[in-house]
Amino acid sequence: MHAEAAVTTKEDRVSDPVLRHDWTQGEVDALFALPFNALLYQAQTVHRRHFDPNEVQVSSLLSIKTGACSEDCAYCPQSAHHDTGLKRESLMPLEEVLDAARQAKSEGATRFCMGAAWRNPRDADLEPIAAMIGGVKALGLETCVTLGMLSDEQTRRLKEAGLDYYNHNLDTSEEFYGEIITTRTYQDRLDTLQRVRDAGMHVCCGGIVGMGESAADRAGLLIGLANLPRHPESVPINMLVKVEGTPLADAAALDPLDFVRTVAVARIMMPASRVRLSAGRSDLSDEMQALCFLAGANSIFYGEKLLTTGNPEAQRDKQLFARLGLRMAGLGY
Ligand code: SAM
Ligand code: DTB
Ligand code: SF4
Repeated sequence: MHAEAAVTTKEDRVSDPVLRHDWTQGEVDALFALPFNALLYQAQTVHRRHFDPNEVQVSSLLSIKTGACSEDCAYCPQSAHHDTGLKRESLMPLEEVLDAARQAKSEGATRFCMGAAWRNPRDADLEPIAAMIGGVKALGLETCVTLGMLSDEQTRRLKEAGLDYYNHNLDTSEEFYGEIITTRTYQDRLDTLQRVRDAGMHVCCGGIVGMGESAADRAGLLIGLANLPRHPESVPINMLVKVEGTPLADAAALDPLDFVRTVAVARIMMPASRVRLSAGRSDLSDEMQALCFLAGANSIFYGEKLLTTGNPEAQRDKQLFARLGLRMAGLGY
């Protein structure tokens, strides 16, 4: 009786787990082209070498400055270039930020991410932001902010304030970038990421799928991330949230299985990073999310709002975790 003998094929051979920074387009295109089961098998195998497969890290988001952004990102409801009817709000007072952080902590979040709709902060914005970072840390949460491009001095100030993570996404491949954003360059993004690294902070950097990009562009995004001098510790994979009034409001729907493939390839290429199932979860069924966790996602944005758009209710995520036997991770340090 050999019924239990493992049946493996050449497609099931798992890539070397060593952290690589020399991925080529051909190699990554080939990962995307694998049969779905072969890809998920590789991703789950790599995942288990680095992480407890039943543990998910949870971060909550808050928009601390909303709307009227001078950049023209085609996906973004907060760009001043698009009429999305979003109410513009100035920098949120410290106490409101801390109330939201307390709430996130009481729901089980371990990291609190504060986002501002800026091309870059003004120097005068750094002190109130530093106070928010200090206050959120004092509650026992990890801190993350996303404020746009940074100068050397601003980066230094964030580090001094005790910031744990800076989020700054590559968003898509270098080739497709100009179709989505014209007011800054891909190189601008790389420059800020380098500053954050040099200052000794953790990097949170990912992108968006479902913007009309090709599979080669999805591969290109992941190559841009994995071939950075160090892999980002946190890799948010967002599925486009289509917002009325943005140029991408009517973008063709992405096959959810291609979203799962993107998560799996990210897991294989950046085996020791947290891959976050980010925007777009409200449009994914529980079963699709389960496939994403099987593909190696091990982090989510948690709480009923992302920055300006909806996210599943915390209670619903708790139920999903219970159905899947997943646990929320504790603090990373
Ligand atoms: N302004 C800063 C910046 O662009 O870096 C920080 C805030 S910005 C809203 C943060 C990220 O949100 C973007 O890089 C993008 O990946 C994501 N994002 C914005 N709108 C989105 C949408 N409609 N769907 C999915 N992700 C979105
Ligand atoms: C990231 O990659 N996704 C988050 C966070 N980093 C800042 C933002 C998603 C925003 C989705 C659209 C909105 O709610 O405005
Ligand atoms: Fe501004 Fe960031 Fe939105 Fe682009 S993604 S328009 S930079 S808030």
